[in-house]
Amino acid sequence: MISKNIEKALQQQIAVEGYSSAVYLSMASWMDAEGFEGSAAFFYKQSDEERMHMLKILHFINDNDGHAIVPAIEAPPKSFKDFHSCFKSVLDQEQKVTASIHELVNTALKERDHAAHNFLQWYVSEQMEEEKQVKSILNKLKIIGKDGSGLYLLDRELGEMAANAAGGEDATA
Ligand code: OFO
Repeated sequence: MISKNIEKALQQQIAVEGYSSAVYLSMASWMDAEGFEGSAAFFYKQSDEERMHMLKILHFINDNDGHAIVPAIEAPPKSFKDFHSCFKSVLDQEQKVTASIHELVNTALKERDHAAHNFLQWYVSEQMEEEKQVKSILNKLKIIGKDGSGLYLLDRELGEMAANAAGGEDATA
């Protein structure tokens, strides 16, 4: 059983994860339209992952005698200035999500809700991983600058990352 305060806070996080999923889906579509096939695959995968994060919270609420409500999701940006600025927005988005996960952990501690606190630790680790990943991509972009062939290679690498992640998931399915 979770407290009403935790349920309310988790409910808000459902919308945050849903928005992340929508933003990455929009980035995937934009990359696709721009011809960056590898990056499009990367973002389609990220969008699926964010949907999974949203669902995990929804199930946690329902499994603990709450009732998760599917929220309205704000429309994401339709297009992005360029490849670089798209990835800069990813870091901004992830840092916002990290801040809201940390707020949730604080609420769980205040409410002395150990089950919710334990559940949220997965999200704390996931955010560290995601921030690390996007910072590494941004570092590569700094080296690449405006070089087209560098961008081509990075796009290919991002496509391979998405394919490997999908392969890993199949193996455990
Ligand atoms: Fe939901 O993992 Fe980042 O945003």
